[in-house]
Amino acid sequence: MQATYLKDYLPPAYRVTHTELTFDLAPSATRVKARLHMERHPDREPDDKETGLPLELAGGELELIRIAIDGQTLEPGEFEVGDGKLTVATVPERFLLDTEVEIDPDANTALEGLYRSNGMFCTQCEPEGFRRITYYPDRPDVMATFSTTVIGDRDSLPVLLSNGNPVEKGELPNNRHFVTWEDPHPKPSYLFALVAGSLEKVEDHYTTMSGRDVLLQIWVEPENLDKTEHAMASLKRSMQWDEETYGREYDLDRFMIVAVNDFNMGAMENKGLNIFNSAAVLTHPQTANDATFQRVEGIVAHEYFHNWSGNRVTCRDWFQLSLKEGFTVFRDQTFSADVNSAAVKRIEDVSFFRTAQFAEDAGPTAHPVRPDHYIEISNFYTLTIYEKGAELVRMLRHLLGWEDFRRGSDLYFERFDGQAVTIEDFVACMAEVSGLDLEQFLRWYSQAGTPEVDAHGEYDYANCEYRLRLSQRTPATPGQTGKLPLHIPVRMGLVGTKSGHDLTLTLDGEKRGKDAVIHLREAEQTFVFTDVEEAPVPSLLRGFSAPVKLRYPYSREELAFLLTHDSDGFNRWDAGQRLTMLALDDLIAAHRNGVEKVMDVRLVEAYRSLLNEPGDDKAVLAEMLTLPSEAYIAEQQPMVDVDAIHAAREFVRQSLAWQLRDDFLAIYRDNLSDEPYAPTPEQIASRRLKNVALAYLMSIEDDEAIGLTQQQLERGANMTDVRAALTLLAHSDRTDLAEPALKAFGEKWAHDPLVMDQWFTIQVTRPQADVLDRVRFLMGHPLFSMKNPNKVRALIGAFAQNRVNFHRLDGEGYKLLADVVIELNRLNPEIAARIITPLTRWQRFDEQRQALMKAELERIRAEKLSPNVYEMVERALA
Ligand code: DPP
Ligand code: ZN
Repeated sequence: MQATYLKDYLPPAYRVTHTELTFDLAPSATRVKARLHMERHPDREPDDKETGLPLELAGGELELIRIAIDGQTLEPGEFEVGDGKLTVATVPERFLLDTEVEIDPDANTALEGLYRSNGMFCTQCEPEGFRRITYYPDRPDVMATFSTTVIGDRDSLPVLLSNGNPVEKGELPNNRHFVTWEDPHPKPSYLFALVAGSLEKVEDHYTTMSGRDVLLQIWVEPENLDKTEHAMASLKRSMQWDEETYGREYDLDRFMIVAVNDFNMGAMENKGLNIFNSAAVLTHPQTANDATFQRVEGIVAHEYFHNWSGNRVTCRDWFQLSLKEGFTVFRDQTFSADVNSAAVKRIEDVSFFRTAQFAEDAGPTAHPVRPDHYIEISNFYTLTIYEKGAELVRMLRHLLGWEDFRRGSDLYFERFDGQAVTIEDFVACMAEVSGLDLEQFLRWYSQAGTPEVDAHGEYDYANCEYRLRLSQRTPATPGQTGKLPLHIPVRMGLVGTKSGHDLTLTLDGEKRGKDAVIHLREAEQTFVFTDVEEAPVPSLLRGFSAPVKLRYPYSREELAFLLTHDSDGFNRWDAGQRLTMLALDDLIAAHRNGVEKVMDVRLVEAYRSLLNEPGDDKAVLAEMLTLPSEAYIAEQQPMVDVDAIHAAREFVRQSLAWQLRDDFLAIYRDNLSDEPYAPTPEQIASRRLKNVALAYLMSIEDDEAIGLTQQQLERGANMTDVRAALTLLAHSDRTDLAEPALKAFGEKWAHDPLVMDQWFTIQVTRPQADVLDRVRFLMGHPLFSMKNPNKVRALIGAFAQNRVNFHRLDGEGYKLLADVVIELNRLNPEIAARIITPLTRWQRFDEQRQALMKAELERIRAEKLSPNVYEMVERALA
């Protein structure tokens, strides 16, 4: 299978100035007529003046009915179809191309292009789905205005939607009707959308900063009408935030969101018609927990923000994907931080990043934020492109300061409005407004792997100097060996050990305040701070100012000191994580060596002081009390020992629970509330804290803890509390309690697919050894379907995160996943290539598990593979 290379980029031979589409919808035989107004690209000269440049259009799974140029039907022989494209050898400089194709939405299980979900027609065109709708130059640097007519059955498809504004509608013979939509903003094909079905809407309005009225609609299936309130409120908040923060205003008369049950991704930013996975938009206090409410808010914002960072200014080619995704993730992260607890948002984002993106960057599928080649671009919707890309934008924001960063963003939107551009274009705007040299910074985009920064500090009492030596090194990644030093902004402070306060930082004779950013650019660099009055403990990489692994030989006493004295909330949390990790390391070693585990009293005391002086930020406290996940712990180990990690973490959990039982109980009781549910930061923090405390108490499984958990479940106040309690029961050894609770919940919610997803997940994340049989059993459940990505993720994806059970020594967990990959490879290659990820990480395990995992990868390799799965397997086994 062929790779595409960034270095081969050429502008398209022909561009489209206007696209007219007519869809005659039928479940298995939809007709699509396209009229493309085309012209040769001014930058593309034909090699041969006689024959000109051939016209090549992408297309797959299409049955061509007719093709004409300037009204003249082409005969077989005048064009060629094959290998995913249609070629016409000779065309005029400027022409009208008419095509008619037939497609089969019902046979489309890949969920790319036009397909049906619960009887509803919908589309997903990013990145290359539009070519499954019609023949087209399906690449982001071809931007056209669109006019789309949708024809459908009046009874079964009363609602017909596309991008832009509706301009005409009417009745047709045979009980059919049509609506024509016009989108005046030039857009690439990946932003095209169509929805048709029996849907109902919730409406609202927003007045933009220049006083224009925008109609807001959320379209759902009738039973979900009561689950749209939070998404609508989030949308309005996002619109206002983007005006206030970036000066960006919405640009059409209406903005629509549609909820779809079968969807590969979270959501899609199609111009004026965002399509959402129902899991990323629907909420109700009784069916969605706090985390889902927050996730919905973030995704609604993300898709809305794309209207500027993505749609008005888009990507020249898919190598630039992070141009829109990194920037937009950064925007949605900042939005969520502004409307919720900023410290907790950062803690959550960073703990996820250091677990999952670090693992990606250290594995066989590691790639730069701007990759230089791919086989299947769908495989590159990754944590590196999205989350690491966002960290790079955040670093730019730190390097420039907010005001210059905002000026750079204004310049970018103004200069490139209506264009398809590159990451260099974006960074160049930032350099231009600030005068900063960002040449070295650009290496972050082309160099894969997580830089490791080693820090050593020395206090010179005689001269009152503190010398900080920093060195950096980026390990080799597949295809990239010699790595160059990066420009790393390290935000830091020096905390005085006597005073407990941040000391003034004086560097090269210049006073830099108590919190400063130092720039590490060399492989090794020493920073000498003068006039340091007392011996300090360094607080480094505050707020996680760069996506690196920072090592500093902190003692446990120093960490305990930072845990209470660091002025940076994020680093206080991080000191707690490091302290816990040191204790866990000892316990993991003890487990492996078969010696008795002894709990580190310093950790118990640190937790005790957290519980006794809780401060006023409950949200941060809840994070501080949360142990690092098994996946995060695994990331820190040279070789992953799943059982030792599980045992060590359980030991810490139970030891803390035994020794601090009354404190946890008090926290639990203090946070009980009868207030009606609201997804406010205060309520969310309080519920989180309460449920963290309950989880500690339940780790001992005594009668009181069980009683409280059962009461919480029975009270049924909201899904946050219900799900927390049900999970604790289902994950306990008390099968006699777990089974009836799961059964009752399953019966109560059988009608609600999103709640049943949670029910599947709770069961397959149990630590008990019977889980594999349960997964198999649940795969036969009438509500499970391999064709629904949410179900696959809830059952199979969640099971693969159940570390002790997925990594069973008999290899049955791996085998089950491989079987699923093989089946999905046929049905939905995009999901198959995502779900396979845990198998590709075999290098991190012991020899026995490595062999088992590789054997399953080999078994998959022997199949006839989609490009998606092929690329993943080849990289994993390379
Ligand atoms: N472009 C989409 C998004 O990230 C793809 N899921 O919002
Ligand atoms: Zn996005």
